[in-house]
Amino acid sequence: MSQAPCLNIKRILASAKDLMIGSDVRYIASVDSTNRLGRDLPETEWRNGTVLITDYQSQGSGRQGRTWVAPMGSSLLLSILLRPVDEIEPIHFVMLAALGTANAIEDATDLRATLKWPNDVLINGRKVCGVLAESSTKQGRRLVLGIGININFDPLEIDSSPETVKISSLQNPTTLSHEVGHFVDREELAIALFKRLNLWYSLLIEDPERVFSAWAERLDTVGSPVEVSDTTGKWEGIATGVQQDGALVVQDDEGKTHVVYAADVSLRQLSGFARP
Ligand code: BT5
Repeated sequence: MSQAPCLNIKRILASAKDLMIGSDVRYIASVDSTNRLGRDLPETEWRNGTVLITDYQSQGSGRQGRTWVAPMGSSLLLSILLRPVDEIEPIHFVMLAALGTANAIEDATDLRATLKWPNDVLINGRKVCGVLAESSTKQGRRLVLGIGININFDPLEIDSSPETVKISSLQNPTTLSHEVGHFVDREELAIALFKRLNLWYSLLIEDPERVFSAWAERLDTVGSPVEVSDTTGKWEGIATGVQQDGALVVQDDEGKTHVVYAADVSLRQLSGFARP
């Protein structure tokens, strides 16, 4: 795929100027990680709703020390700086980001997005977006909400960039252009994303339970046979529900119920999913 142009931030700002999330967008052409940048931002520069966005990350982060990889200029890679109020848990922001991304994908394309516990957005069962919320109280309450959305690259194509080599070895990544069969306008998706995130943010402040219910309803994971990978190892069961605090409830093959907070969960019917 030929080199994509860099993000047109002016175009995004023109449509997002009145939004809490989206009116202050700071573009960095290349950075190690937008979440790291957000975490280290001095207090004087921290504003609720600021978005740090880039065209390239050399060390994009995932959960538990994992990495997020994306070819230059191919994706939306951003972190939103937030000051959460006491009664809202970081997991609620993960729900907000996943819901906003799923809505934005559906606004900008004909695709149907689903959610996978705890932090993924899927298209046709494959991961198109990951969310990473990192909170701290060191310099006042801060939450950095990172979102990575795969847009214009072929997840199976390997070119000269090391990112394409890594992505092609992953289990089930996908991109919006791969799913729709044509180039997808990144700015249009960013504008849709900011609009949707603001709606969910207002709802979250008013009534976190409604955000939880919307998230729980969209989860592919609930009702599915799953393989759980946690500190005890790998085991199988059926995901029977989610709790308000974001935990996944899984009944193992012996009928015992587990409440899972930190783990990787894969949907068992998708294992062995063949690539075209
Ligand atoms: C995530 O972690 O999915 C959270 C990813 C958050 C990335 C954004 S980008 C902007 C912001 N700044 C950052 O530094 N990070 C955030 P996790 O659930 O741990 O998944 C990570 C795993 O997803 C990796 O170990 C790979 O297996 C897989 N992965 C990496 N890159 C991928 C991609 N582009 N598409 C699909 N899967 C990917």
